[in-house]
Amino acid sequence: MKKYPITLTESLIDEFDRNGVVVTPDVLNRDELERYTRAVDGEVERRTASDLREVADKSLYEQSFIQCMRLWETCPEVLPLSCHAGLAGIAAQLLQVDGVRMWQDQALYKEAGGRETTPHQDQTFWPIGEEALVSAWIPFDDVTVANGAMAYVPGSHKLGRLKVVDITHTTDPYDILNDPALEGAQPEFVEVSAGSVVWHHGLTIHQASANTTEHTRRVFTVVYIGLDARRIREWETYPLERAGVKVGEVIEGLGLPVLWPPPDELPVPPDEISVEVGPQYSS
Ligand SMILES: O=C(O)CCC(=O)C(=O)O
Repeated sequence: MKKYPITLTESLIDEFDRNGVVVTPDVLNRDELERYTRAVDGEVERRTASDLREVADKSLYEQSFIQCMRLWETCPEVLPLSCHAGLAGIAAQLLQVDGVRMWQDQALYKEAGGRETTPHQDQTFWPIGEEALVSAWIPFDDVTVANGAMAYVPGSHKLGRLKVVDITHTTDPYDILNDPALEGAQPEFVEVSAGSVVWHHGLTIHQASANTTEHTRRVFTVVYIGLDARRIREWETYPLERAGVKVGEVIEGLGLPVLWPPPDELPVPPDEISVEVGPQYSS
């Protein structure tokens, strides 16, 4: 078994199992943080250069954040962050699986004046059932309730898949915080410093506060899925269609690299990326 670059304590793994969310402090050092912030900033700027709208002129969804997906595929400087062995090793330990692959990476930049992120569960967006899935939420800025901290309902991942909250297409999405299964449980905010990483299970209900400051809240996320995860149904999903994964098959193939155990060399991105992969993608 390969040695983890960052080994978690049993108690942190238990906390994740219990609450569906944990913080790992000081994962990225100052040099890494500076380098990756510069790289992601540059790629977000490049992809959004032609979008001159003010926040107020955007759709409700876009007012929550600028979303740029699959940066590892178009920006070689971001690739080592998306494929970071330390992060992937943490993901495998938290999910208590032998290995993980990347499901997706993305920048989520909440602009000054950006609205809250609507409460939701990630996993209900995809045809992947209740497979082991975890997100690394990697802030490039210190994050407080004032600029867009995340809040999580502890233990809500144990409730399984609740109703999908369609945050992208509707202006009146399902109010998941009033789902009877929660029995009144409410989200708890987590404020963190840049360099730390917040991990949430794919079924943990979460939201983020509005950004009431004058600066963009810059966050990058990498989502990891266990190596045995299978597609459970039809439901067009870009990474699965591109990799040709059919219902019932293991999720693997083009654009879905194994990150733990770490490959000997960094994965090579696919040649083609669809212009459909993120509202802000342009190239
Ligand atoms: O950063 C945000 O505002 C929301 C992030 C989120 O929903 C996620 O990482 O799953």
